[in-house]
Amino acid sequence: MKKRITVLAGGVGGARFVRGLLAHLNAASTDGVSNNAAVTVVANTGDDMWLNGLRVCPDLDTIMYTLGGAVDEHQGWGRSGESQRTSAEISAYGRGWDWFTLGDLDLGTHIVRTDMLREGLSLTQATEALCRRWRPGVRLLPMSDQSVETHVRLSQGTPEHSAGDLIHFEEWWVRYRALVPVSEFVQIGLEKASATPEVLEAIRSADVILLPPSNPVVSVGTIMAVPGVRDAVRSTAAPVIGLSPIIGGSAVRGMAEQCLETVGVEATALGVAESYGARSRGGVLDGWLMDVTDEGYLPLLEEAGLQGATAPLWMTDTPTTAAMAAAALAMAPPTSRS
Ligand code: FO1
Repeated sequence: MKKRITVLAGGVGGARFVRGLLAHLNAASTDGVSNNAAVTVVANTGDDMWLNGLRVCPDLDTIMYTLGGAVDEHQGWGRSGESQRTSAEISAYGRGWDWFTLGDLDLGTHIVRTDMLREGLSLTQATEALCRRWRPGVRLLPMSDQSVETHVRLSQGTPEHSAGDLIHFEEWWVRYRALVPVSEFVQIGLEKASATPEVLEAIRSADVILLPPSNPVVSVGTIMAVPGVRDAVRSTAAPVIGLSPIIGGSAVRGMAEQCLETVGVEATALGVAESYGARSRGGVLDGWLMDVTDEGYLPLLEEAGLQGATAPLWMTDTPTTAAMAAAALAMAPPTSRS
């Protein structure tokens, strides 16, 4: 029976982690291709937007390109060998976001996805179709087929916006580099959205669930906020193992500290673990893997009802990330099924 692993992931950090997970599983198998494990990735779609009439899904595409071998390694997102001729034309017309570049190759993905959505396919179906080309080696699922877009409420004005304005997360993240203080995150559409049946089944039937070192607020947090997901995670028979996105008080990637500060969570490996909470105490976690520099928190994790362990968590290269994935899987006690 294949070991079923379900990962709830955001963009760059999540994609890199899954690449390491697959490397570990492939190395662990005899013929180089993991025929003893099946990985499903549930991706955050809170960063999605309509731009130039196209549906853009940053985290789905980052995971698809990274695992499909087409990502721009230096950026961590977008396509390698990219060009920007079309986006320059769009900017020349004064349309769109000139601070958010849609490359020519990347536009091909958004055009094909939007074409499928307009034909009536769901985002789940469109994603499956796109993955038939990229063959990422995992089943890639959007967290919901309904639109749930993360917006931020500015607590300080900018030359373009006033304090109190709600702007799209990507404008805050890319245009303002998360340097403008915000008072809250608002997931627009959340109350009307629901997790897809595929997502709920992937959580229910998993042998292990992994929370990679993605942004715990706007990536994993957004996935958990989709109606149905948190309850499914809390009630699955699979052990839930998380990896800290914070090492020694600083984020592995991106500007997670600003997000944690906004929601009042201490930007430490312990603070994030406590914000997820132990499943035995109403939370969603069973185990928490921290970087070796944070081993001082191990006794406090125990007090919080969590099984703790440490491993090097800087995703510097694939072998390191593969070792992280192996350490996380090693924390998961075998379920009755596996
Ligand atoms: N990030 C940037 O910093 N600048 C960009 O111009 C940019 C464009 C872009 C276009 C498509 C896409 O899928 C992602 C893009 N990103 C860009 C990255 C994006 O902000 C992040 O991948 C996620 O939103 C956070 O994980």
